[in-house]
Amino acid sequence: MTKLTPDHNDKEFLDRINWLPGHMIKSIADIKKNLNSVDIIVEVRDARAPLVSGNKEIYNMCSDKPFLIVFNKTNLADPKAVKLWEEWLKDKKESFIFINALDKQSITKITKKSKDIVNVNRLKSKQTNSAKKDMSMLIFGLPNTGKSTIINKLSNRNATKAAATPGQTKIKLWVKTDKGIQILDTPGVMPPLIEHLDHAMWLSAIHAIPDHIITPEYSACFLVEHLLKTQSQDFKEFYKFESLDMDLVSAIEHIGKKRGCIQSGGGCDYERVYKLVLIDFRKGSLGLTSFELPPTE
Ligand SMILES: Nc1nc2c(ncn2[C@@H]2O[C@H](COP(=O)(O)OP(=O)(O)OP(=O)(O)O)[C@@H](O)[C@H]2O)c(=O)[nH]1
Ligand SMILES: [Mg+2]
Repeated sequence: MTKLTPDHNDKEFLDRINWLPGHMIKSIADIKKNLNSVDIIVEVRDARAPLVSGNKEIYNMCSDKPFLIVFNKTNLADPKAVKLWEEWLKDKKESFIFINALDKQSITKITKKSKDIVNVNRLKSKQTNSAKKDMSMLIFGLPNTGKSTIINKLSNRNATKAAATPGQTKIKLWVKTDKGIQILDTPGVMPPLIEHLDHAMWLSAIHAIPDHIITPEYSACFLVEHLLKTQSQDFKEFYKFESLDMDLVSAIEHIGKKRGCIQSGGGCDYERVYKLVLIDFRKGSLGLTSFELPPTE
C-alpha cells in the first residue's frame, strides 16, 4: 500500500473528480431545453446521500414547475437516516418519495404521486379535463441512480439500457408506457461542482463516479475507514473481524486474508481487496449505509 487517501490540495485530483464527458454536457443542455415542455420533472437521487446526489443547478431552475424528487436505492440506505430525511423534507415542503426501483410497489408510488402533482398543477392553471389527459415526464439525475431501471419498470419492458456502471445512457430517449405516460430518459449528469473531497468519496462509493476517476484504492480505503469509524456490525460479521478497533492497513490486510487475496509471494494482493470491498459494499453485503444526514441549522 502506498497512498491511502487523496491529498486535499491535489489540484489534478480535484479536477479529475469533476468528471464531465461530452455526452453529459449535451445531456445538461437537453434537460434544460425540455424543462418547460413536459408536465412533470422527476429528479432521481440516491437515498444514501440525498443532498449531495442532487443537482442544485437544475433543481433551482425548476422552482415553479411540477417537480418530484425520487430517492432511489432506499434498500441500501440506513433506515434511521431515511426517517430523519423524510421528516426534514416534509418540513421543507418538498414533493418526494423514497423507493427501491427493484420493487413493484415503488413503481406504483411514482405513477400515483406524479399524477397527483400534475393534476393539482392542471387545476391551478385551469386546464379542463385535467384528470383524463396523458402525462409527459422528464427524468434526470446523477449517473447510476436507477433512472433507466425506473423507466423500464414503468413501461413494463426493456425500453432503455440499464446496467451497474455509471454512464450507461448516452443519448436521450422518449419511452411510452401503457399507462398514458411518455417519459424522457436522459443520460446521468454530474452536479455542477464537487467542492468537498468527502462528497466525491460518497459519490464514488455509491458508484455515481466511475472507479477509474477516483481509483479503487482511494474509494475502498475511504469505505473501510468509514465502516471502521461507524463500527458497522454487518461489515464486522461479513469479513469476520473480531473487533473493529484497528487501523486501516490492518483492516485491509485482514480482509485480504479472509477473502484469499494473497499474492504468489504470500503478501496481500491489495488491488484485489480494493475491488472486492467495492463490489461487496455496492451489493449491500456490508450493511445498510447512509453517508449524509439532514443539515441541523
Ligand atoms: N439495490 C438497488 N439497485 C438498483 C435500484 N435501482 C436501480 N438499481 C441498479 O442500479 C444500476 C444502475 O441502474 P440504471 O437504471 O442503469 O441507472 P441510470 O440512472 O439510468 O444510470 P446512467 O444511465 O448511467 O445515468 C443497475 O445495476 C440497477 O439494477 C434500487 O432501487 N436498488
Ligand atoms: Mg440510464
